[in-house]
Amino acid sequence: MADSNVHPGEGGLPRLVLTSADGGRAEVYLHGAHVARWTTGDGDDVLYLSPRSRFEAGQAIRGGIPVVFPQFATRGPLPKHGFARTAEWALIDASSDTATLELVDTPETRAVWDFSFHARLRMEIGDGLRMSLSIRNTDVRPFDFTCALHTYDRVPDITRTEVVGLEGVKYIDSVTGESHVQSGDRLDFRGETDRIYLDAPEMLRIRDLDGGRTITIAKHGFPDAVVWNPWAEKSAALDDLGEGEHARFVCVEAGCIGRPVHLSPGETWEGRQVIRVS
Ligand code: TA6
Repeated sequence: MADSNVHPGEGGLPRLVLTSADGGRAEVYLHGAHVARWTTGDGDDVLYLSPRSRFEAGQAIRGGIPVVFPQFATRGPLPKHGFARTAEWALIDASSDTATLELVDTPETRAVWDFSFHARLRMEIGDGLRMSLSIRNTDVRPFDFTCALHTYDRVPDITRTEVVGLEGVKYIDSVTGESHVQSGDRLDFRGETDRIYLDAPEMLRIRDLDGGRTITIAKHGFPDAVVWNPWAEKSAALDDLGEGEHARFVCVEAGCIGRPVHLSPGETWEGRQVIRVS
């Protein structure tokens, strides 16, 4: 029975712990289907999780991998980043190193987005963290949505970090609202960065310039990629983040944002992401 692996985690929220044969470990909250921590077999704590994160109903966990659905950011009439990250998902299947969680429409979701849907998030740890998000239209009408896996990657120092693989890709700068094309293959960080890269390559890398690790993100079915760091002022202003915390992470998010996904009744969309560390 999958539920027997679920125990209270931080804030008493139901949490599932996955373990892999090589000693890896992940903590998954049913609240938001949220991978809050993932540590590799080598002991690398790959995801950033804010020490000030809230773990409570109605609040998104700050860090790990929030699931953004059915609306990315404020690009529509719904609450920011939709409702999936604050909804209670059901665990429908689990083994020691895999889990599948499901969210279906409820009176609460229908009050903000009046469609019937089945969302599933499958995850597996081993030589990497594999995730696949699927959305099925169980309504009698078509619907459109945007989504993302809003991954917070832990870095030793954001000023000594670069994201590689975006050369020549068009992006929307969410800070200024302007569109640009990425020049050069290396994106480094000197201030607030909040960009939606449209039709980004399937493989992106986050490199530690001081010779530490490289995080590789491979995405399939998610055409876009968001790169976000709030920098000092905005980090300090967020009460679940705090002063100086921006230095410890960069978000690289696999997403479907530029062109919303259109699903007819009975259709299913799927996007996958694999994160590895070397
Ligand atoms: O994905 C980037 C972004 O949309 C940023 O604009 C920033 O607001 C971030 O998400 C976090 O949003 P949150 O609602 O979790 O504070």
